[in-house]
Amino acid sequence: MDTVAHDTGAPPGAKVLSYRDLRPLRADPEWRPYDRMIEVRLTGNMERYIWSMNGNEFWRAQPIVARYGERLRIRFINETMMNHPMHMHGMWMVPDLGHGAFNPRKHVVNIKPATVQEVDVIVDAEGDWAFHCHLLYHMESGMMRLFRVEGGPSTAGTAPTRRQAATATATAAPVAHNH
Ligand SMILES: [Cu+2]
Repeated sequence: MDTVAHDTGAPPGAKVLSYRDLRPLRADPEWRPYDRMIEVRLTGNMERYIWSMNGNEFWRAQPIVARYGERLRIRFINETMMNHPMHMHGMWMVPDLGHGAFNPRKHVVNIKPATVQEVDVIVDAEGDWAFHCHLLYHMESGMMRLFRVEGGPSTAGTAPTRRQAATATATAAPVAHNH
């Protein structure tokens, strides 16, 4: 039995829900295997009341950079004795519960103490997003990252460059005067 997905803390034999019971009615049409994986250790010092990711608080850390269109797997390793409900702004997270296309999409995935949980991010929104523990007093003490998505439509060539935009304006102007 997978202790991560099944360990609800309930006594043996008790019927309680776990993430593994969450299943969409239909297969996720966008499901596919992940492209690459990063590790995010959930870290902290309970005595000093500091919470962090990979040992660094938000203001001492570099952004996590993802590429638009990729499927990024985050391997959460909770090294602390607390729950950390991790929240990604702007994009879906898909915890890997072993159901493939029937893994659920979530905005918050709780990572239980001293467990490992792999979660795929559907990277489909460019720009800078907040990524943090949703216990806000954990976030405020440092358990947060800037999650930066690069290479999206505004930079991938589908949007006009400044020069192309200027040319388009120049050629469009006479047309606009014709009616
Ligand atoms: Cu937390």
